[in-house]
Amino acid sequence: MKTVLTYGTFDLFHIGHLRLLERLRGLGERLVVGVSTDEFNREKGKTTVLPFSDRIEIVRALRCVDLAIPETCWEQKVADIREHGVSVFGMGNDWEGRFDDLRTHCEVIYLPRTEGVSSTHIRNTLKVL
Ligand code: C2G
Repeated sequence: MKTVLTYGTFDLFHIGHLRLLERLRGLGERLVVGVSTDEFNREKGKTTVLPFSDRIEIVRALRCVDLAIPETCWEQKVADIREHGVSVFGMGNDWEGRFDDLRTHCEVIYLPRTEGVSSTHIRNTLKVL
């Protein structure tokens, strides 16, 4: 069974996240998604509106997602690739090149981001309402 793997924060889940996950799911028979914990987001320097428990529950509920796991550090990707028998690792192309070192373990692809939408933009828009 061809398994695809990706990671993300998925705060204020939006159409850009959904389109990426659905495209990645279409590349195989199973999609595993690592959702960044609140602690890891602090390490990434990323603030979020929704707590990890909400963000992973939302991702877990998606029809295109077969398994959602916590992402607790940068270094877990190789172990996850091995544990889940991953054939393809995919991210949006704002990460272009960042994970090419994983090519020794599986195919690595970067898909075009959905322009005009981001969690930051949503958060800033809400602030002015
Ligand atoms: N994305 C997208 N289009 C957008 C916004 C995001 O395709 N308009 C993609 C990103 O490229 C990423 C995924 O959706 O592949 C999740 O985005 P974030 O939640 O912002 O994830 P990030 O904080 O970049 O965390 O180890 C990897 C990191 O955990 C990725």
